[in-house]
Amino acid sequence: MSTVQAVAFVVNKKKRPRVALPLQPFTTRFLPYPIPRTAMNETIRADFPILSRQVYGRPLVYLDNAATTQKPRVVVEAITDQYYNTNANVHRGVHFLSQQATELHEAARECVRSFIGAQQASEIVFTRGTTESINLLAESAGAAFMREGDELIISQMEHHSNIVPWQLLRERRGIVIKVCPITDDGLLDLEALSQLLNERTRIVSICHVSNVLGTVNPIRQIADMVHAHGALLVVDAAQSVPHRVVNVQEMDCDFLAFSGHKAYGPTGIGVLYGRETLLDQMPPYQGGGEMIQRVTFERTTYQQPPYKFEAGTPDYVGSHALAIALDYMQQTSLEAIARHEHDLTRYAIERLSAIDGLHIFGQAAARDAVVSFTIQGIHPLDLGTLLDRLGIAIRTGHHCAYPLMQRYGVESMARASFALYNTREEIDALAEGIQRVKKMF
Ligand code: C6P
Repeated sequence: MSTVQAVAFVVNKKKRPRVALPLQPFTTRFLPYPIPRTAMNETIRADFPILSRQVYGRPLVYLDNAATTQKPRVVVEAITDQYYNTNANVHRGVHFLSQQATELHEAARECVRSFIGAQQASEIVFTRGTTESINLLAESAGAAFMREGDELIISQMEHHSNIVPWQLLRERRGIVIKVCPITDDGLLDLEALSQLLNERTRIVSICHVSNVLGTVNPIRQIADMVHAHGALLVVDAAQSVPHRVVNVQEMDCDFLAFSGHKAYGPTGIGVLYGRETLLDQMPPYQGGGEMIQRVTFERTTYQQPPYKFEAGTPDYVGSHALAIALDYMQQTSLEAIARHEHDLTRYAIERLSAIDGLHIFGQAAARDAVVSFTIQGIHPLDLGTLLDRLGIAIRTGHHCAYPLMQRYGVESMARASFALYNTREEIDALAEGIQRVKKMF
């Protein structure tokens, strides 16, 4: 049992046995009590109370997981528990509660470090989510590593969060943004990427998994190409961390961003990983409390990373709940989650592609739990609205990826996206629901 577990026991679980602390260095074993799991099974759905609710008198079929996942009971309870028992501002108090809240917050950082295989906990910056992580980078890495005329490469399959912050940097600094095209099948065109890379390239920022196509980009291969040109690689891992093992050292990326709420954690908390040597060179993103060493009216000196980038009171309840969520995933087994979701994705593609007039976007062999499609003669918005009446939640629209919509010549798409608790029966419900909607048209 880790110190964090021990803290959780002692502080929060009066009913549970008290244990002495500290016992050993922080580990990812973070839950106040173990949840035995061997494989994906029915009991998993019972961990998610919302899944048993009804929508318009029908059982909820929640297939909008790429937008946000539902939360297991342990995560919701961890939030309540902390407000009931361990609430105090972190890093600021000598008093008991503040010390314990700080310990949980820093243990959460260690949990994230271990989850993504970073070398040091100081390489983990807590943010509000992927969007803020990339904005932080554009502001701070932009200031440290980019000058007018320097080049940055993104791809045609990026989410707006990995486009607009760099455009804002372009307005501030006069950098040049180049866009790597994708193939019709939805693969990153690596040949084109190698041609775009040159001695002016400073940063390449690419998603690990596309939120529209499900394509899994070969990050290690891209890292080798990018580093051969002396540039830095940023990975938007919003859609990969919830679904597969992500190891920043194996990927050899320089920065990586993800959001807690897509990985069974709460909203409002996210992560920016950065190599220590790079974070050291970067200026603060925001100014305020806790990011400083000393302040006078003449001059302010800053803390070391990660605190330099965490101005103000952090979301310490969110960080703790995120750690619980990540631990939940680990205890379930990331490999089992990936296997289960790949099975669902294959099955969904099989069922949906049998529907007349339905076109699926993205044919990558390596793809994750997202299937986007259009149906001839039915607007995605109408489809989504009618499916909703059947209790089936999918996403429709541009998926915050306007340039990708343009690439495929559509205004919007429908998208079903899966999580560890989804079932083949839910995909059957989706396919049957689509057939019903088709009959109405
Ligand atoms: N995509 C979707 O339905 P935030 O909002 O900061 O948690 O995540 C932004 C983000 C960044 N990159 C990728 C690849 C994403 O998919 C997202 C969020 C959601 O596809 C909401 S638009």
